[in-house]
Amino acid sequence: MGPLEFGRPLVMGVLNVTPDSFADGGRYLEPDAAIAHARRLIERGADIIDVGGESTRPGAEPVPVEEELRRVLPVISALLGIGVPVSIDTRHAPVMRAALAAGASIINDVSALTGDPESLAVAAASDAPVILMHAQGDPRTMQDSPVYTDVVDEVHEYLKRRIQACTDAGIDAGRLIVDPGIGFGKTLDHNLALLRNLHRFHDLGCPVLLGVSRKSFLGRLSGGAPAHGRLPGSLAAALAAIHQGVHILRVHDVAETRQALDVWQAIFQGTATENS
Ligand code: HH2
Repeated sequence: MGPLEFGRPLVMGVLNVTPDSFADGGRYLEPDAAIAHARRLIERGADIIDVGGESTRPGAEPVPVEEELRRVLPVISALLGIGVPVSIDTRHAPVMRAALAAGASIINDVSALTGDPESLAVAAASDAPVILMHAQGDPRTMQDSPVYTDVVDEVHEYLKRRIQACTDAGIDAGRLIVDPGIGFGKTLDHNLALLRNLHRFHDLGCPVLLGVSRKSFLGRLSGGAPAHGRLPGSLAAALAAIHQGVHILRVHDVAETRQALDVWQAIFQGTATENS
């Protein structure tokens, strides 16, 4: 795959092939349902499809690698040639390796290649873009009592160190994408501080990706709205991010996000294309 083009903000559509993801668990566990949803996401404007076979929501139990492979591989194979790049959302090197062989062309790792001792080598042996996300702790316990002295400084410093570890392992910095990891070992205040300071991550020299879609902090800001009722909050947070130069948004609601981005772009970048 060639490098991603960032002429406009990109929308990454979420495809969770899991029974238990917080927003869409169980809906796309069967390969046919997953493939049909991927096609829908592309029709609605997704630039990338992110396929995951393990929920990393707070409290989630790890999934055996064999099961993760059984979930994601048929879907990734079926998406070959679908017209947009497919990323593999995993913390496990064998899943990265097999997914890349099956046609995935981007690695998305919520552990920033720390979850498996082999991951750096798998990424180095490929030419895939790599998304490095910050998380404090493990999904099982990460929301118990996350603590930071200065969350923005610490997440920034962590990502800087992970970029260094990647380049030391032979991964070209031009392939790296960073993500502050909203909701991964963060309180509401930590998430809001990061969202106010996304612009500070640009000095890392990599595109910035953000995942806020339907996350629980939005429920806490909206009187306890359930996951499927958090679209308005998701869009508000997405636009705040785009306004600070974030390059990629990871979302469940692709068409709605695309529309919000098109309006934002028409206002701020004068790139209106009329669809009557
Ligand atoms: N969030 C989730 C999963 N993967 N990857 C990146 N880079 N950034 C994120 O913010 C991110 C991510 C969690 O969302 P979801 O996949 O919808 O839920 P679950 O972990 O329950 O499958």
